[in-house]
Amino acid sequence: MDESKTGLTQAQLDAYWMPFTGNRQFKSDPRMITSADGCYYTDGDGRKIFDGLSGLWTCGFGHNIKAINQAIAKQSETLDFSPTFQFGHKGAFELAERITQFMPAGIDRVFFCGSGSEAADTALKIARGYWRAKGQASKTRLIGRAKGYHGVNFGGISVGGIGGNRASFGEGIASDHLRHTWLAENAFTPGLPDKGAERADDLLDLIALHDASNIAAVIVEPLAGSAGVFPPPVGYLKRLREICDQHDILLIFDEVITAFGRMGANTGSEAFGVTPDIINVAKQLTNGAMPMGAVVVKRAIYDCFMDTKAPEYALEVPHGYTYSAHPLACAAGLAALQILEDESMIERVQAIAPVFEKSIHELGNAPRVVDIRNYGLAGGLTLAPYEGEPLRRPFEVAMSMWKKGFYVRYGGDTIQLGLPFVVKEQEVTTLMSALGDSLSECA
Ligand code: PXG
Ligand code: PLP
Repeated sequence: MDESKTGLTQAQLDAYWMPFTGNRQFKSDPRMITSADGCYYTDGDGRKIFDGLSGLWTCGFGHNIKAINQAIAKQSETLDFSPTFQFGHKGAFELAERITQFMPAGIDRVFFCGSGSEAADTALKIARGYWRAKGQASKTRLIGRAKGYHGVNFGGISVGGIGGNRASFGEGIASDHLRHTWLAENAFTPGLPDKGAERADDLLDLIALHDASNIAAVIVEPLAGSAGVFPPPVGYLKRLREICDQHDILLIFDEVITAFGRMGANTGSEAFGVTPDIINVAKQLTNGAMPMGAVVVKRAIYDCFMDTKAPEYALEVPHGYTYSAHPLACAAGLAALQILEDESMIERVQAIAPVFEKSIHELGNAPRVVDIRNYGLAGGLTLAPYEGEPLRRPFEVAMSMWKKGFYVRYGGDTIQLGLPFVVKEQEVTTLMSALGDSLSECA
């Protein structure tokens, strides 16, 4: 390895076990990021790289946002850390209330954690604890969906529906899966696909199998992100909501990617007009500047935990993380939500989304593209596989894009785009034109 290129010794390069990375490939040809500003990174060679995924769906406002950085710096001078078990700091309460202003009415009690994965496991535990607190302790089974992503902890991979993320880890939590919502006849549909609402009726089959008296909750992403951007079929989420209501099953929306603007709305719930019982958020909550997640629940769920005969000093729920409501993350969250509002970020997404939609669908004739999907500022392309190697082509396309100065996400047989909310029209078209070239090169 050329140390001058990475600035690392071989020992340093070897010591770091990188997450969700082909470590051997990376370490043979490192792609180093040294700084970022606005919609661009600078890499180890000093090149400017356009950020086509807003970090990891985190940095919709772009990078190095002064007001967020300053809020973190200021907080670090007064309270760097505070225990949040049995003691409180002001920022946690302020941010909790602030978050509720972006949530659907009635979803207004906030449990903090450190990431989307922690949010998933927290929500699943709250769902089970809720039914137990209500005296319906048999309601424990959890239902996810094929192609779902709910992070990497044991609860999350159990309800998760991306096979590769589970294959290595053995038994998880008892759970079942609805079928995914992708249908061949919807290929290349801009926005929400028309067909597939009836796939929500898969839940009826699982109710017939287990009985609703044994089912705690259904968890879905309103728009499935990580699997390759799958917007919900028209009517699908509404149907899920109806079935959950009829059978007393909690509905959890994992909005780790969809909350706080990416859908051109405060939440996916608002964008798609369906209100769940629990909403998980992370990522855009701090614009990625500090790790933070949160589980936002209907007031009735919180009240049910509080309605206990146990002594007042007793814990209502034995759950929480050392870093739940970390003061620096709270400061970052408050600053980020202020910017979301003050700089009309949601309106900006609404304004640029049609440009994005038109532009991404112009790739429909590019070689090996078998589907294109989009909503808000999220987009996914499915690529025809090499014989026996479904993961290779997206990897090659992403590497070709990196060489051209664009960072895009590849995962499974898809390429994913999550453009910054502040992207300019010309940057959208330049990116798509480069992607068209890369697709041709990798055909
Ligand atoms: N739920 C959803 C819906 C997510 O998208 C998580 C939970 C887990 O969050 P943490 O913070 O534990 O990673 C996520 C995260 C991608 C990509 O490129 C997506 C995620 C993470 C990294 C990459 O699609 N989603
Ligand atoms: N493992 C050990 C040994 C711990 O002491 C703790 C926290 O005190 C944890 C795990 C959990 O860490 P966290 O709260 O950051 O999830």
